[in-house]
Amino acid sequence: MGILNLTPDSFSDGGLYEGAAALVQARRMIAQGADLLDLGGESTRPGADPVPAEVEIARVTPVIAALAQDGTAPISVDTMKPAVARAAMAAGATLWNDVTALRYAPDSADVAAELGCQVVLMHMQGEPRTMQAAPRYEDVVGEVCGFLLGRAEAALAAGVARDRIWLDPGIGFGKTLDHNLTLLAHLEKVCALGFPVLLGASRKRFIAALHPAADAPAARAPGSIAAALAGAAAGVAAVRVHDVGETAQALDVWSAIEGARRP
Ligand code: HH2
Repeated sequence: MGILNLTPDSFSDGGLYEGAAALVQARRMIAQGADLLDLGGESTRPGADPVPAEVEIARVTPVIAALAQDGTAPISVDTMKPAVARAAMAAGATLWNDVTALRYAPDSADVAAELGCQVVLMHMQGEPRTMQAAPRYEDVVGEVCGFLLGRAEAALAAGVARDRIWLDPGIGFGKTLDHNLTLLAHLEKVCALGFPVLLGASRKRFIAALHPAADAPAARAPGSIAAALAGAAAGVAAVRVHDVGETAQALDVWSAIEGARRP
C-alpha cells in the first residue's frame, strides 16, 4: 500500500504532493509495485491539528477521481470522518482506512456498513494531539488484540461484512519504543485474530530512536523495510509504505527465499 499524503503537515512528506504532483507520485508508486494506494487529507502525526471535513474532501476527492479513472489500483482513503469516507467512495475509493477504528463519530460504523466498503480498524491509545504524552499498557500485545477484536465485533454488529474488515496494530499511535518493538515482535498474534492485517511502520520515529543517524524521515527507508519484512514473516496482508519501489524489491527477494525453503 503506497502512501500519498495530500497535506501540508504530514511528518515525512507534508506539502510535497499537491495538484499534478500528487497524480505523478500516485502513478509512480503503482509503477513501482504498489497494489493499493492510501490517500489522506489530514495528518495524524503526534501533535497534528484537526482539519475540517470540507478541507479534507477538497484535498482528496479530485485525486481519487483521477486515479479511479485510471483504474490501475484500488484506492483507500485515510480519514476518521464519515463525511470524508462517503465523498471518497463516491469519487471511486473502495477502502476506508480509519485510525480511530470507527470511533470518531457515533455513526461511523453505520456509514461503513452503508457504504459497503472495506475498512481498516487501527489501534490507537488516546488521540493524535496527545497520544505520545504517556502511553501505558500492562500487556501491549494483549490489549491491542483485545481492542481490535472488540472493534471488529462493533463493525460486524453494525452490518459491515466480515470479509471487508482489516486490522492494524497502529505502530507509533500512543506507543513507546518498547511498545512498538513488542508489537512488531508479536505480529503473528494480531494475524491470528482471523482478519487481514495492515502494518504501518514506514519512516516512523521509532526507527530514528534505534538508529539516530536516520533523524530525517526520508532517511528511514532501510529501517522501514526491516519492519516490513518482519511483518511479512509474521503473515501481515499488506504494508503501508512511503518507499514503494525499495519495499517491493525487498519483499520480492524475501518471498523468493521463503519459496525456496519449500521443496
Ligand atoms: N500511520 C499514519 C497514518 N495513517 N493508517 C494506518 N492504518 N496505519 C498506520 O500505521 C498509519 C495510518 C501516519 O503516517 P503518515 O500518513 O505518513 O503521516 P501523517 O499522519 O502525518 O500524514
